Amino acid sequence: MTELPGGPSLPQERRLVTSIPGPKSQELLARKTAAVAAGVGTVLPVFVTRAGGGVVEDVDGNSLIDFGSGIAVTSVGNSAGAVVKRAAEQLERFTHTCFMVTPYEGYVAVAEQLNELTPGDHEKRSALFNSGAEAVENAVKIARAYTKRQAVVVFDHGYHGRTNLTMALTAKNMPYKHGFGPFAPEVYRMPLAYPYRWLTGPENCAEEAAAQAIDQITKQVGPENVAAIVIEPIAGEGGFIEPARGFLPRIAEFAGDNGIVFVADEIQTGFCRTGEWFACEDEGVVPDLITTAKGIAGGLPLAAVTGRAEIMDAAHAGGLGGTYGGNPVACAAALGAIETMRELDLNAKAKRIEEVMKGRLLALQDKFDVIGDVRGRGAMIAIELVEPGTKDPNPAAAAALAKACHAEGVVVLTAGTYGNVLRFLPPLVIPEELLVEGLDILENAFSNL
Ligand code: PLZ
Repeated sequence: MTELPGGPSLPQERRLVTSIPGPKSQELLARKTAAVAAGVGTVLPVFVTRAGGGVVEDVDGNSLIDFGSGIAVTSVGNSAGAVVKRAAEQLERFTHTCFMVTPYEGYVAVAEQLNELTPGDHEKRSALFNSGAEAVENAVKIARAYTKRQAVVVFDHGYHGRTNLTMALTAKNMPYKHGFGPFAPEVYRMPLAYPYRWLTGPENCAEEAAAQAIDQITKQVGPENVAAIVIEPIAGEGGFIEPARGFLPRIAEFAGDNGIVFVADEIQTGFCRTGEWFACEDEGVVPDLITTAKGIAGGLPLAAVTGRAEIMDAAHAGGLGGTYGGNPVACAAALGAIETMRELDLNAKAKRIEEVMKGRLLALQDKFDVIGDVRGRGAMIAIELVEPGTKDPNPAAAAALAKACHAEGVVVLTAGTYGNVLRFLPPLVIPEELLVEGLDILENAFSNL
């Protein structure tokens, strides 16, 4: 059993003492059904009492291997030492003043860290918010204020949130948008360079997709009407689709040539998740604005927009804000999370996770022809499941594999436009033994499929 540096002293082991979910979780699930709105779903109804390192412990005393990190949030682990220490100190001093009323240093310190860590050495500014969706909404507001244009370009398979504007930006109808319209206007969706599913094959995917997107923007919208192009460097909810190399730089270049604000939505990919501070660094892309959330604060709600000073400063004084944006406890947690990322070199850990996972998953792909594609970077790895011998999406296999992993005490998530992707987002501090054990269980699940 490994004790984690700084983390809670939670045994780092998989331990099943009941079936999953156990009786206490089932009782709580009944209470949830009676008390919580049906629209709020739950992937795996084990009710959590403690979590840390690479495990989640439930009310029945089970300890599950965590391959989800609460959807790419607890990259530094749950209740990471530095996060708890700084947040607890802040809790004792004050919990809220509203930064727009009487400010505090923590907010400024987080903005300074963001300005330093995000790509590009130009002058930057940041603004803090509560959720990823709120950050994306504000990036669009800022881009519109700066360009005095209205249109927003997004991509197939993209996910940007559940608020009205971000539902419009999100590609997938079910479950995110269905029945919830009408959606915000002036949103245009373009093809994404999805190598595995590009009709003419992966070789020319980047060039062809970029040419199509640029042609459509030019013909259907008019570049002079476009305020922002918003794109995830790796499409997260869409199924960990890495756009074919060359696509992102080409789109960024087109944005630059046409006075369009290029916004990288790094809410899922940011903060060491892909083995770099930000995923767009992989191809040397320097976004004008970058949205962050999730991994930034070790589990406390915090989000940000960071970018070129002249763009960020274009919104009039008082034009940006919100009661809780940059809450002092969340800011303290973020400073603790960033400190942990630096101290434990979590980029290196993410790269090691990729090495271990891809090695195993590529070997599984040779054995099981239901695995169509293995992809992703760092600790953001996925497999796309297909009907053997075809590329037809196989969501039933993804669901069955997830169910089998859950029953054996491994928290995995599905994703993908077609629901046929199994994705792995372990905490970057997960002990390697647990990573390997989780993969053993996955392999068994394939054998029993
Ligand atoms: N942009 C790239 O991944 C959140 C969604 C979970 P919020 N992804 C997880 C769900 O089903 O609601 C996300 C993202 C990217 C924006 C968001 C939105 O971030 O903090 O959930 O608002």
